[in-house]
Amino acid sequence: MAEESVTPDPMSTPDSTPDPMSTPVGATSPLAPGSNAAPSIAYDDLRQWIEEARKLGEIRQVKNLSWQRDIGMVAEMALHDDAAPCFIFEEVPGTIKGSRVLLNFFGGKRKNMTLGFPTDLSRLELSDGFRTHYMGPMKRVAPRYVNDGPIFENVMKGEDVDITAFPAPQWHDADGGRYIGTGCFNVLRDPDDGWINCGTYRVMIHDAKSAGFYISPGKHGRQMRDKYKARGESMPVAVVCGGDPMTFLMACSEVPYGVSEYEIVGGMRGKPVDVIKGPLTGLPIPANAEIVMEGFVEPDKERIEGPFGEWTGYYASDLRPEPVLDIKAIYHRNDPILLGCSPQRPPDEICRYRAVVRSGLLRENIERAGVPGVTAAWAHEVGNARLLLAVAISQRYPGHARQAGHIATMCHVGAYCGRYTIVVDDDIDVSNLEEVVWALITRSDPASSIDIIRNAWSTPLDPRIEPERKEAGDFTNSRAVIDACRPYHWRDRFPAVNLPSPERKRMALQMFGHLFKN
Ligand SMILES: Cc1cc2nc3c(=O)[nH]c(=O)nc-3n(C[C@H](O)[C@H](O)[C@H](O)COP(=O)(O)O)c2cc1C
Ligand SMILES: [Mn+2]
Repeated sequence: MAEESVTPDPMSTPDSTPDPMSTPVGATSPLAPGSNAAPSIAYDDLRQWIEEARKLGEIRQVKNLSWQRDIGMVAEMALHDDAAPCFIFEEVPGTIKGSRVLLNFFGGKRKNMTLGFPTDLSRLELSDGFRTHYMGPMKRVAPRYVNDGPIFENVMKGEDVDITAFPAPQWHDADGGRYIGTGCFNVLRDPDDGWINCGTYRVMIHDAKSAGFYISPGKHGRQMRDKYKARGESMPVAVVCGGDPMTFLMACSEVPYGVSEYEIVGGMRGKPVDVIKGPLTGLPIPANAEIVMEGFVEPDKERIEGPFGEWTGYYASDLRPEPVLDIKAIYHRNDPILLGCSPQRPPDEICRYRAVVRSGLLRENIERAGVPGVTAAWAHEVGNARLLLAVAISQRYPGHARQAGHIATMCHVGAYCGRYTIVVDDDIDVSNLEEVVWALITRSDPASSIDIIRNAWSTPLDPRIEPERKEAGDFTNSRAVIDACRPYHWRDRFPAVNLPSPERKRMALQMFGHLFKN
């Protein structure tokens, strides 16, 4: 298979370069009993991942459903159900022989397997394990350049390029087109510094040789796109559909600016990601991805993209002209698999993985900003891990709760399209929506506990920005930072909680537990 290349990537840091910001914080957590055992990621690509999920009995193969309607209909049912299997749709009529669509990868026991942890950890424990083992150390291992790989088993070039031949579904009835890019990522190179960014942005098929993609203002990929446009230069792009699930998860997460997502995945795996220099763009593409498109975006070429049923649960951005990717080549493995992650009204599959990954990153971000005493953080599923954040602290000084709340709201993970941040005491389980709301309604005082932040970073996808402001290009929103902790200066006189002590709870279980068994 792939052969090691002699050319090191000039753009990436040497193997295992320590991140200057990476002092490990909160190395262990009482919430994650399993987090001391080192995780182990059992797959390198999507096919190996499928074999692991199959061992768990969670793969269901279905033949002969249409991309026009059927796959989208199954998606709408399956993605709201954590217990639903991972579907592989085969023999989709009218598409390349052997091509497939994979849906609902992050559910059931395979969630923990995907991140390399035992299947019995709760989602809070999983998130905490993710943070302490991967994000706290944030090791970086540069990708390894190889000369060949299974991605080149099939090549379409020039006149042969036909993106419509792949089984990209019409995900929702009212979408403006077929979205081939959902569980995908775009590889871009910064025109100033040359660093490589991988980011997940939706990709719609325009026709056989062109696609549209949408990047919200402020994303790393958008900053790069804006630079190419300002220079009047064409932008090389590689779109990876069906990369390995771990690379996908990091491409849709808040990895620090200037750091390649490939390096983070290498650090998590403890070995480099194998990439090949794209023949046309020179961009690093995973040697074992399923489908990769290579092409260029010309600075002044735009076409209407969307609408697309988005992660907020709405069609919120108007039809708008977006850049066009002129596809110059498509590479794919034999019997290629398209990874599909179509957004549904929350909570859905996307919320499942985003809550686990982003909650870990959120706590990491808050601690790195120097806030002590953070005991847990949860980016709630109902807000797609963005619109509702909860942070628990063990209060140490006056103003501590506001500090934690403002930083959670404005750190890299919290800043984009948030709405409400609730800070609670450490007796509250932040991942339990009812406990958080109970703290909110009993420990906060609306007149004095809420700070408002105005003109914060949001997006055309935000359903609560007035149409007039959107038309004027103002995509900012406001935030509420809610202090739902017992007020610091009289916390000792706050009424006691009506719950049994741990000792009484243990005794009750011992004495009366049998009454609850069948
Ligand atoms: C399934 C899925 C689809 C996404 N689609 C988009 C999109 O169309 N546009 C966008 O700006 N962000 C989208 N995101 C979010 C970005 O991937 C995420 O903000 C990421 O951190 C951006 O990376 P970057 O800052 O390196 O550009 C999507 C995320 C997921 C999970
Ligand atoms: Mn990035």
